[in-house]
Amino acid sequence: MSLSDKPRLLVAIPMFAEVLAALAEHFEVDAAGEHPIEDPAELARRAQGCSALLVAGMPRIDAALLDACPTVRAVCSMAVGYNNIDVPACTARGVLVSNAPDVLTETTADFGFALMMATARRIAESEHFLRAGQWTQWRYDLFAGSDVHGATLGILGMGRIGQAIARRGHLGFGMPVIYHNRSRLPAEAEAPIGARWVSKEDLLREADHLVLVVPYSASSHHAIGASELAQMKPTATLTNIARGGVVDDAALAQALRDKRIAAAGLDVFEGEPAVHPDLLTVPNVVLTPHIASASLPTRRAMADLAQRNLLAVFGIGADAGRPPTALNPEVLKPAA
Ligand code: 8YV
Repeated sequence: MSLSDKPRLLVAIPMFAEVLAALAEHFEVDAAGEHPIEDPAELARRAQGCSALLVAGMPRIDAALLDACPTVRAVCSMAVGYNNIDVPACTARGVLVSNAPDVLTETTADFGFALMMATARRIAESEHFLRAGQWTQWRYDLFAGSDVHGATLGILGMGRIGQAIARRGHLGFGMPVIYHNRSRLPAEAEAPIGARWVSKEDLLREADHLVLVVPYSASSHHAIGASELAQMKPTATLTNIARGGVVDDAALAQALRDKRIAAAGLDVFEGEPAVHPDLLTVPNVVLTPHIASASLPTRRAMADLAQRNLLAVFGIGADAGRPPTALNPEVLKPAA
């Protein structure tokens, strides 16, 4: 039995202390602390009797959890990607789901561009070499990579983050930009970022630096596997800031080992935080722990947006009754 009249909220991920303090004014908060609650049994136990869950790109929120915790009315995420949440299952049970778009677009695009540049210019590989005390002489080809300026930038997925990366490449680095997406942008959106829609085959064949920003779904699972990697230029780089599972990591490790492409930059992994062991042993890959949105101001903005949505669902604050970035706002509409 609850000791207060406030609705119970499970914050299933590590969270800013200030945000937890603000939430505690309106909710009886159970906070994950240092570690996200990922184990389904523990999640179901901790979510018992809760009215809302605050999550990110994890943990998994599925029908089984919702059925085990029928008091849950809202699942608010501080991530833009929501492939960990079964939205139709939530909608069917009248559970509001929100994500956190827009606030992370520019930060994530900065990181995608940085990871692509680090990959092309072999920054991580050369730093390891230097730290290992192996730098004893100059050579004309010492960690010679490929140019970014003027090279063809390929983008798979052309949502907000893809467009922000295209803008950087086009305006800052004079890159011809090609992209593939299910839906083509209107001409007035393509022109200022110099972007040209191409087929997926042409994207793979023509890109010097291919950046993946497509949301993860059944249709984007292993969008890049052995046969796609085989179509890329041997000098090309591949950067994945989308989701693990968009790339077949085992096939990528093999392609990198065989130098079928020059290098890769990966911020996301199948089964993360585990990383395919073969990726850890190939030198021509830059590996980062899913930090593309991780500037402190942006992470705070993401948390604040999740909080706004949460308060709105419970009728609190300026957005009362209208969570600003709801994915299924129809669940809040009164029945006709
Ligand atoms: C999160 C992300 O850090 O927003 C997203 O979709 O991938 C990142 O910004 C990640 O989801 C945390 O789980």
